[in-house]
Amino acid sequence: MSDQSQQGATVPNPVIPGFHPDPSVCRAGDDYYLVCSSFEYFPGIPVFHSRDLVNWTQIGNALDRTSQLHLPRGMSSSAGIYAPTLRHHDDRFWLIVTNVSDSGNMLFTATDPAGPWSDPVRLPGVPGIDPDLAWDEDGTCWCTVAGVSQVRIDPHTGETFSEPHSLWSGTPGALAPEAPHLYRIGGYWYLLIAEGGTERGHGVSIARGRTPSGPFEPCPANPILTHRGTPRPIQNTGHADLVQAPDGSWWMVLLGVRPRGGTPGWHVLGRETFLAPVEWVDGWPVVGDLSPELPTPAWPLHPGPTAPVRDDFDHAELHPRWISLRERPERLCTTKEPSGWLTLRAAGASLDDNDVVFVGRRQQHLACRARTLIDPADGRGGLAVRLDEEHHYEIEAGAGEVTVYARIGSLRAEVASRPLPEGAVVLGVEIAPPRDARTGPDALSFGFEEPDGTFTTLAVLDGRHLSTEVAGGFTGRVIGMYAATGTAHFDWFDYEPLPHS
Ligand code: 6LW
Repeated sequence: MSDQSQQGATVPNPVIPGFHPDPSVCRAGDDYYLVCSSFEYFPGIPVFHSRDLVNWTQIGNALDRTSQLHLPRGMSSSAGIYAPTLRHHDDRFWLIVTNVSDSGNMLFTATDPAGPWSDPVRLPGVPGIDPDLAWDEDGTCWCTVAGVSQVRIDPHTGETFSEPHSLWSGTPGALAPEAPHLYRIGGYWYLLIAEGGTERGHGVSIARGRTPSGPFEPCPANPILTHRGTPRPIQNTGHADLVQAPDGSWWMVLLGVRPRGGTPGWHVLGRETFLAPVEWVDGWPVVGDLSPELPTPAWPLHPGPTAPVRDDFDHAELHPRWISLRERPERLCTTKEPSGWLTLRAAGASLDDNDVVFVGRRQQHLACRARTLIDPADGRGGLAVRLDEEHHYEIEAGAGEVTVYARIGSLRAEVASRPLPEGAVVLGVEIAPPRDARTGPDALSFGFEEPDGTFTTLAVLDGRHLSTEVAGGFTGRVIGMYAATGTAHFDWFDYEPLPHS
């Protein structure tokens, strides 16, 4: 905690908006680090740094080489990288994670969480998903997974020393006990889990025992956090991790969603990272209010999501916010030819294809605008809002026209088309609340800039079809550039949060 003077300040939740689920956090001295799941995107596992748990900066992606991350071309969306755990132990950072599409559980280490991270230590003897790491006083390393079960491992070699041992499966009858994290706090070992499924029933429960392997006694107040069955604007709260600040206070990071619109409520940004204060009462954690305005006793106000961000593509390396599908095809995606432009060479023909060349960033605000200057050169390319292969809207330029397409489930439609102005053109999408709040969560307006600088809207599309409630899966919207045929060059990309009610 840096500045204790700002008593009574509030900060906005989510603290990391947009598709940033399954947060895991650790502290090293005065620095906090946090990682999230990344599924079918490459590079994988965004890494964030903060000094106050509220203001987070992305400092890299842990898995940025193919020797660390293999996402097979045939894999489906929302597979791949699930639920990492990040810990600081023995002057090193440890990251354990599951690649459900390839090698299962893997462990990585780094001296600097910004990278480089090691090549993987594979854990063939560790079953399941959501692996956690904890060390006891004599240095024994315990790996606990969804279910909830545990094995003793050598984190240096990946060797396992026991069969999975069942620990505690949460509230009797509850769906999906998962996301375990084990901590030594005071005289107890605490086993924190998520249960109820990652949808509206999600929640967090805890048990404690005298040893890392139990037996565990459930907290009488379980679930210690859930928003199920409430009208709260943040829903699906669960998959949490705990961290203690240098001043002794405790905090919880967790995932939640912000559904909007009429019944059943659609969330479009995926599962986001939230922060809640924690107090200890009679040896059990009590989670404080998790509101959009998070009351904190100690911190400066969050600067807020107001500034437009321009990527000029003037550096050889892309900013860590940029992600691609399944791999970064260096040959097909470069900022060097010509220098200062992002050049994409088509592989798949459309965003329906697994191997489409797409480079995007997470949509992080309920209302925002994205624009890009494209020179479609000899091909076709455009600006897309993507949830998965079967749910995306895009505006495409090339071959003398500009066209808006929509893909919703098995339906694909050309929505609108116009002759293309000569040469390079600015394509844009504006995402805003719908006129009628009883309808979808938002409306997406696609258009282009005329030669005289005016902006022409070609189509306005209902955002519900790019929501998790419609598409399913574990991800959120990603907005970006793609090539459909030939080569497309992009000079810059602007992302601008907009005010919304
Ligand atoms: C993750 C599980 C979950 O492995 O969703 O919300 C799965 N929790 O713990 C994918 O994110």
